[in-house]
Amino acid sequence: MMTEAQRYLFDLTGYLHLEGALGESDLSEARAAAERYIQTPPEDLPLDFGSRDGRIYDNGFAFDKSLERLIFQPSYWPIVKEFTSGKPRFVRGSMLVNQAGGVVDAGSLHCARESYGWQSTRYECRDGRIYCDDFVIFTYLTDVNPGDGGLVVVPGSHKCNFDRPDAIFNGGDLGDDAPPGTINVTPRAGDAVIISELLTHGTLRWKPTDRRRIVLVLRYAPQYNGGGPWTTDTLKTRLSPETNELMALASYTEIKDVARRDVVTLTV
Ligand SMILES: O=C(O)CCC(=O)C(=O)O
Repeated sequence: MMTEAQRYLFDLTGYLHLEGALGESDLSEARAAAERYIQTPPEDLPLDFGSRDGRIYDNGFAFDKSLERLIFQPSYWPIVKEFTSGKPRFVRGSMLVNQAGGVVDAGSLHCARESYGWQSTRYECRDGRIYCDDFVIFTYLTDVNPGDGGLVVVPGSHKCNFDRPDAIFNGGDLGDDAPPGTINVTPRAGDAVIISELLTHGTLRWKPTDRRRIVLVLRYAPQYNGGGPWTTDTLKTRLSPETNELMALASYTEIKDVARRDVVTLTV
């Protein structure tokens, strides 16, 4: 179950900053694996892995078991189950890297409603529970300090009923500072930030020249949504049965075995 405070805050703002979502050993193993992925020369990477722009690392969650485990992290697994009414699907995942002194472009404000239309995505509350059919968990493997840059959100915009006027938030173009009315979220390594894709969000330029920002980007939906399949046969063979089950499309009525469990441990 989500806590009352988590439910209240997510409903109010459209995002949730979970401090200390990962334990110390989970964090250090995941961080080491992420560094290995980044350091591996492209020609030595297995099929399904690589980065076209040095920013998005394909299938980051699948590079190592310490990363794959984070799909089921106990601190946010109850939230994944609540948002999908007990019918979760892990859709796909990548690893987002802002290189130190490297690719520093900011990412403009966007959300599913603005990109795909209001019909595309639902956010509703029924029977004291939240339903959200397209959401992302950003799991932070490195620190973000105030002033560094990174994620910007427009709190409450997941429930917005009007188009965003060009006259506000600098027309959505983000540079070095969060425009008034937006919030720059600055998580520590081991924190997670959960957002509805209906939340208007973007990225400030990454300023540090001596530190990377490394974030696992985990995308979830109810099991009958999310398109795909996004896995290839080679990727499937790398993944544990629990992950393959969670990634599978399923009917409105089926209850997946993994979804019955409070704690999911990868068996291989
Ligand atoms: O850079 C970030 O933290 C946000 C990335 C983003 O906007 C996205 O994945 O849609």
